Amino acid sequence: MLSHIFKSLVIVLAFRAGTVSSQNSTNSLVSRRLTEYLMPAAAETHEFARVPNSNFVLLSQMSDSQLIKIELDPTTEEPIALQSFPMGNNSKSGLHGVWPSAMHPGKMWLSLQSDNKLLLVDPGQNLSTVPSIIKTIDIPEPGNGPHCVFEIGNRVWAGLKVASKQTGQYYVFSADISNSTDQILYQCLNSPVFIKEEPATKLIYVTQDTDSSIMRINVTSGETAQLPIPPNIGSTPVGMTTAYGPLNGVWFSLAGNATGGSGSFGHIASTGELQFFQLKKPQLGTNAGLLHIADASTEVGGPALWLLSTSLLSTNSPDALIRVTFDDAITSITGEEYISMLTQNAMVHRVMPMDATVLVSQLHTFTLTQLMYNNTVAGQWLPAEVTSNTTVYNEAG
Ligand SMILES: *[C@@H]1O[C@H](CO)[C@@H](O)[C@H](O)[C@H]1NC(C)=O
Ligand SMILES: *[C@@H]1O[C@H](CO)[C@@H](O)[C@H](O)[C@H]1NC(C)=O
Ligand SMILES: *[C@@H]1O[C@H](CO)[C@@H](O)[C@H](O)[C@H]1NC(C)=O
Ligand SMILES: *[C@@H]1O[C@H](CO)[C@@H](O)[C@H](O)[C@H]1NC(C)=O
Ligand SMILES: *[C@@H]1O[C@H](CO)[C@@H](O)[C@H](O)[C@H]1NC(C)=O
Ligand SMILES: *[C@@H]1O[C@H](CO)[C@@H](O)[C@H](O)[C@H]1NC(C)=O
Ligand SMILES: *[C@@H]1O[C@H](CO)[C@@H](O)[C@H](O)[C@H]1NC(C)=O
Ligand SMILES: CC(=O)N[C@H]1CO[C@H](CO)[C@@H](O)[C@@H]1O
Repeated sequence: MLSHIFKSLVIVLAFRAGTVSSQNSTNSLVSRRLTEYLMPAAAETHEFARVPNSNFVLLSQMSDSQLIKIELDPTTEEPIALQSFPMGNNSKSGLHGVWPSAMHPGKMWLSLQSDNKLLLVDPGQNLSTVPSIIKTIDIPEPGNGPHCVFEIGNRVWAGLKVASKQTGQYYVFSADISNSTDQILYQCLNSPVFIKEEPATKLIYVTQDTDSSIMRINVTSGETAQLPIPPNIGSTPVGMTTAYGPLNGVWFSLAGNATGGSGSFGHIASTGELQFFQLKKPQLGTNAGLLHIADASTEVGGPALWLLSTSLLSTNSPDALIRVTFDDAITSITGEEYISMLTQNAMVHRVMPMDATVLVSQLHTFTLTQLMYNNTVAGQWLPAEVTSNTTVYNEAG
C-alpha cells in the first residue's frame, strides 16, 4: 500500500518536474520562502499599502499613531529600510487607514480614527522625507472614528467604526474629493470595515463585522439595503475586494468568532446574488478565520484569490495564507495552497500582492512577512497540486 502511495506521487511529480525543467535551466532549484521583517514594537500593526509607482510601502501602527515608511529593493521587492513618523496631534490620534489616491497620483489617504479626521498626504520622495499633509477632512457629526479609508472614482470613503457620540449609531462616510460641501453619512450596522464598488452596477458594498451583514449602497438614489450573512455559513465579514476578468465582482471573507472560523468566503455578482465557498482541505482549512482577501490572479496561474486566516478572533484558527483556484465558470474551488505563517498566534491582519511577492502584516507581533517564490510563481507550487488532488489519496486507498 505504501509503495502505491509513493508510486502515485512520483508519477505526478516526475511528469510535472519534466515540464518545469524544459522551461527553466536544469540546475535551477524551485523554492518558496517566508521572511519576517521586524517593525517598531507596537501593540497594533494595522493597514498597509504600496505607494503606486514607488519603492515605498506605508504601514500604520495604531496603538502609537505611527506611520512606518518601508523602502523596498526595486528588483526583489524585499524590504530594505524603514523610518517611522508620528501622525496626528499625539500618540492617541489612532492612525489606522492607508490607501493610495488615484485622483492625486503619488499621494496617500490616511485615517486618524481618534482625531475623527481623514488626511491626504504626500509621503515624500525618499525614506527620510517627512510626509506632508495636503488636505484634512473633518468627519462631520454624528460620524465617529474613521477606520479603513478608500478612494472610489471621485469620492473618498471611510467606515466609521466607533458608535456616534450624538446618536449611538454607526455610519459610512463618503465625500466628493474636489467638492468639500458634498459629504454624506449613510447609517449602517456595527461596524463598517471594507468598502468596495461592484464594477458593472457601480453599487457600493460594505462589510460590517460585529453585526455580520453586508450593506449595499446605491449612490445615485441614496438607498441602502442589508444582506445578512447566514449564520450556518459563517460570521463576521471583514475583508473585501473588487475583482475584474474571470473573477468579476466583489469578494469578501468571513473571519468567524471566538470559537473559530468556518473557512468560508463569498462572491457578490452584478445581479446582486451572493454565492458562498468553503475551503475543503483538512490541513488548516476547517477552522480558518478568513479576515482578509486579495486577488491572486496571474496570467500564468489563472484566476485565484489570496485568503488570510487569522488567530485574531480565535486561537482555534491558524495564521495562514491560502491561495485558492477555481474552475473556469468560478463555481467551485479546484485547488488550495496552504502557507502556514512562521509565527502562530501572530494575528495576521492584511495580505497585499505586489508584482512578484506577497506581503502579510501581523497585528500582534509587529512584523511584516514576505512570501517569495524562486524559479516558479504562485499557482505553480507542485506540492499544493498534489495535496489538493484527492485522487492521489483515494488511489492510495
Ligand atoms: C533564486 O534562483 C536564482 C537562479 O536559480 C539563484 O541565483 C538565486 O540565488 C535564488 N535566490 C534565492 C533567494 O534562493
Ligand atoms: C490638533 O489640535 C488642534 C488644536 O486642538 C486642532 O485644531 C487640530 O485640528 C488638531 N489636528 C489634528 C490632526 O487632529
Ligand atoms: C531626499 O529628498 C529631498 C527632496 O525631497 C532631497 O532634497 C534630498 O537630497 C533627498 N535625499 C536623498 C538622500 O536622496
Ligand atoms: C458640490 O456639492 C454640493 C452638495 O452636493 C452641490 O450642491 C454643488 O452643486 C456641488 N458643486 C459643484 C461645483 O459641483
Ligand atoms: C440606483 O438608483 C438609480 C436611481 O434610482 C437607478 O436608476 C439605478 O437603476 C439604481 N442602480 C441599481 C444597480 O439598482
Ligand atoms: C460562532 O459561529 C458559529 C458558526 O457561525 C456558531 O455556530 C457559534 O454559535 C458562534 N459562537 C459564538 C460564541 O458566537
Ligand atoms: C489527480 O491525480 C491523478 C493521478 O493520481 C490524475 O489522473 C488526475 O488528473 C488529477 N486530477 C487533477 C484535477 O489534477
Ligand atoms: C514552468 C515554470 O515553472 N517556469 C518558471 C521558470 O522560471 C521563471 C523565472 O523564475 C518563472 O517565471 C517561470 O514561471
